[in-house]
This record gives sequence, structure tokens and C-alpha cells, in this order.
Amino acid sequence: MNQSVLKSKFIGALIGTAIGDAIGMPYEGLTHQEVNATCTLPLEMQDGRLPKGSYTDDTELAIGIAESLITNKGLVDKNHILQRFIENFDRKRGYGFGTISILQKKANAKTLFGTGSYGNGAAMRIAPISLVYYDTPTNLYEAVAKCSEITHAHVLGIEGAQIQAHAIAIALRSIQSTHSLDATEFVNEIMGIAKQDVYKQKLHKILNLLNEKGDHQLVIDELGNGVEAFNSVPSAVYSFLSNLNSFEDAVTYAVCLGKDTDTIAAMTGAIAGAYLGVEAIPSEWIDCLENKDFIKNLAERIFHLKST
Ligand code: R7I
Ligand code: MG
Ligand code: MG
Repeated sequence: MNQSVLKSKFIGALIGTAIGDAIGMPYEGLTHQEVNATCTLPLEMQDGRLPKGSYTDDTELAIGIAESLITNKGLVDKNHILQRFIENFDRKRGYGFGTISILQKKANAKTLFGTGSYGNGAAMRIAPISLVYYDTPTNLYEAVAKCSEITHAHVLGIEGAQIQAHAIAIALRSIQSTHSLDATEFVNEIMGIAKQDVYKQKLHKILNLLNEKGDHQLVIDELGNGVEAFNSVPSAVYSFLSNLNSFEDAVTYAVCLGKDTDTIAAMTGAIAGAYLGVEAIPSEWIDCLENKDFIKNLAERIFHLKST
């Protein structure tokens, strides 16, 4: 693949995470109906519990992973990533209860909620790992498990991150052309790493929904819009696949699902940005994004790590 195209896709995955996060932030917790009643399309960056253009915990944690990967030349060092998480931790960004407890060293990831967290916190932050390991799926699988276990030890929390990471990796490897990416092939490739029934079932449902052109309510009923990894990662994959050629449409679709809007949009934005490249992200959204140059630079540094 042309190196400048690949670089744009790397930047697209990280900026896409932050853009989805920031654009979804004002609506987190609202139902699909409430989001529709509140927002006007096309979506614009809006104030929420943070000023407009601000990202939340999703992006702050992804930044910590990116910083650690750069320092350690692409290797996943769990203690170092945890240290970056702790140093970057800014409570106002709205962290999940379990993740806060780990960062404050008040809980153990293995015993959190009994058997570890299955929240979507490991999946939402995973894009930097996909950048480093997108071309070696077996290494990607192992690297995601290590990175997730820091806070999310439940098998469903880890597998959600693996599915999200592989979706980003396939998007990075796919060249957008006149022939659209084949959604069935895309889902089947992800199916290859799914071991838990809930994910296998929801991946099948994605294919059915794509054929039926599922409306928002049907997608919410079948795939979910909640904070659990299994109720949000499949919805992000669907939001991307049902709006393949438009970053804006994919992320807008994700936000309109309601509930965990920042996170479903962040995950959708990561996949769509990895597929379409940073040029496909609306410039009005990027102009408004907090720390955009810093985030772009992290993606560029991981790109250089890969190309040297
Ligand atoms: O996964 P996590 O970091 O939260 C991420 C979410 C995103 O929406 C962010 O935008 C931010 O708002 O928070 O944090 P966790 O606390 O580990 O998981 C999120 C929630 O999922 C928990 O607070 C629980 O309500 C629920 N949860 C569980 N409930 C029962 N049993 C997670 N794991 C379990 C479980 O094993
Ligand atoms: Mg968040
Ligand atoms: Mg969220």
C-alpha cells in the first residue's frame, strides 16, 4: 500500500477515536429517542458535561496506550501502560467506576465485579494497539489481551477489545476503491477470532441487519447500546459497515443509537477513520477537537515506528 495512504489511515484511526468520542460526549446516557429530540443534523461539536470539542476517558486512555507503545517501541508493557493511565487520569473526563478503582489502586482487575469487568473500557481505547499490530493478526490478538487485562479481566471485556481491534486492523489493511469493502467478508474475518457465543451471535445479527437495512431501534434491540463490551462493540462495527463510504454518516449513526454515545461513536470513528483516512473526517469537527495536533503526532510517531 502507498505509504502516504497508510499514514493517513493511521492518523484517521486515532483522530477518528477522539472525534467520535467528542461528538458523542454531549449525548452520553440519553436514549435514542432523546438524542433524536435533542440534536440537529448534521451533527456539530456541542458543549456537554465538558466544553465542546473535548474528549472523554475513551481518548485519554487511548493516548496513554499510544504514549507507552512509542516509548517501548511497540511492545506492550502492562505496568508502563498502567503508569501512563494513572499519570494522565483526569476524573472530569468521566471514567467507568471499575477503571477508576484500578487507577486509584483500590481494586484488582481480576476480582472487579466478581470475575473482572466486561465494560467496553478495554475496547474503546484499543486503536493504538491496532496500529502497531494490524499486519500480524496473531500478535494483535495477544497484544490486545495483555493491554485489556490491565483493567478488564473478564473474558467478554477482553474479547470485545479483540473484535474492535481486529475491525480496525482489517479497515487499515483494506484499500478504499470503487469496489466497496465486502461487509460479509469483513464480518467473517472477525468471526474467525470470536470464541464467546454472545459475540458469535451478534456478528451473525450484523449480517442480517445489513441485509434488512435495520433501523436504529432494531439495531438497539439486537446489538445493544450499553456500556457492556458485548452491547457496544458489535453496534460500532454495524455503524461502520452500514455507512461504509462516509465517516460523518457512520459516526452520526452511532451517536443516534443513544446511551453509550461517546464510546460507540469513538469505536465507530476508529474503524471508519482507519478505512477512509483522516481526509474523510469533516474538517469542522477536527478544527474543534481538543489536542488534535498532539493526537495526530502520536499516530505519526507510531507510523514511523512501523516504517523504520
Ligand atoms: O469499562 P469501563 O472503563 O467503562 C467505560 C465506560 C464508557 O462508556 C466510557 O465512556 C465511560 O463513561 O465509562 O468501566 P467499568 O466500570 O469497568 O465498566 C463499566 C460498567 O459496566 C460498570 O461500572 C458496570 O456497571 C458494568 N460492568 C459490570 N456489571 C456487572 N458485572 C462491567 N463489568 C461488569 C460485571 O462483570
Ligand atoms: Mg467516555
Ligand atoms: Mg461512554
